[in-house]
Amino acid sequence: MKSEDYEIMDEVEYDIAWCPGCGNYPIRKVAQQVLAELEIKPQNVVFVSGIGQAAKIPHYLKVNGFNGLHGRSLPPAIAIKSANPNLTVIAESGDGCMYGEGGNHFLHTILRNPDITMFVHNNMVYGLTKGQASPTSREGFVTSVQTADRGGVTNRPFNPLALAISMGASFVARAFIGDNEETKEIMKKAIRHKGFSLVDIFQPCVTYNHLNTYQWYKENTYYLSDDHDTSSPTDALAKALEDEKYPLGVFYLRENVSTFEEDSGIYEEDTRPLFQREVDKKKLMNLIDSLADGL
Ligand SMILES: Cc1ncc(C[n+]2csc(CCOP(=O)(O)OP(=O)(O)O)c2C)c(N)n1
Ligand code: SF4
Ligand SMILES: [Mg+2]
Repeated sequence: MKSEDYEIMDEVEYDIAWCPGCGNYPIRKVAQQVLAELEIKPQNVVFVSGIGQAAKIPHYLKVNGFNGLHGRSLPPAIAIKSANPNLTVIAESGDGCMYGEGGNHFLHTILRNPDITMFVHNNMVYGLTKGQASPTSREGFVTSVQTADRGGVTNRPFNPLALAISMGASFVARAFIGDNEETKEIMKKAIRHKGFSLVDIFQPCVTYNHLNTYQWYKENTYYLSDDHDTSSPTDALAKALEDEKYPLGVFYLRENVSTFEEDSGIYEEDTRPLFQREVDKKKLMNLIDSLADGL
């Protein structure tokens, strides 16, 4: 497979609606390379997103896509994987969408451990709605809402990695899209991992975030060393809590953890994907009636 196999822009009548220089472009490019190198055919991958600049990505790739409600990419991603486990399912959206409006889904997806991947374009701002603070905005970040006279953002930023590690997520990583090669390797590991994988990707928003620029990310990140112990939750958490400089790489990894699809028992007796099975309408009606009785 090659990157061009996932290129759709020469076949559609719309343009990419991202600003020139936006970090979303290299994320799109690297995602195409990752799929090509992992030999995942376009028809076997689904990108599921919510709303935002990052969430436009299913429109810009030649893959299956589902673009749903703001903050709601994870539930349909889990449903798609459950109905057809042969698909590679990638939930991909922005920091606001995944950690703000979608925060509750994030928590429960970690606990369920479905075999899906979550790529978060973390630009530390609400890009689409013109630059308000997001859950990951840094203290002091000034916006049209979090104004300079009140000191900009006053609360501490949400730490997705620390949260995911403390809740036992099975794969937790951070990348910076200023480094395409390393980001590609991290994304590949995440997709190969069996279970829920989080990759928080530092992505500059060149229009609305003049604090966390390409230069800022370069100066404020470093890679975890080769001897970082990814099996140790305490080591991983200590690294995730660092905020002098932000570590990049795979922080935490738990292998051989059962997945949501396995735990649900859907495939214990019948290995056919759910979408190929007949719906037992009588059973369904009984279920609906029993639920209605409980209301
Ligand atoms: C329930 C709901 N709340 C708010 C909005 C308005 N809204 C749309 S996109 C967005 C923020 C997007 O920010 P982020 O997820 O970080 O994506 P980015 O544009 O930065 O890539 C907001 C607040 C909405 N569409 N739906
Ligand atoms: S507003 Fe920011 S995140 Fe949105 S396209 Fe422009 S640079 Fe990218
Ligand atoms: Mg954002």
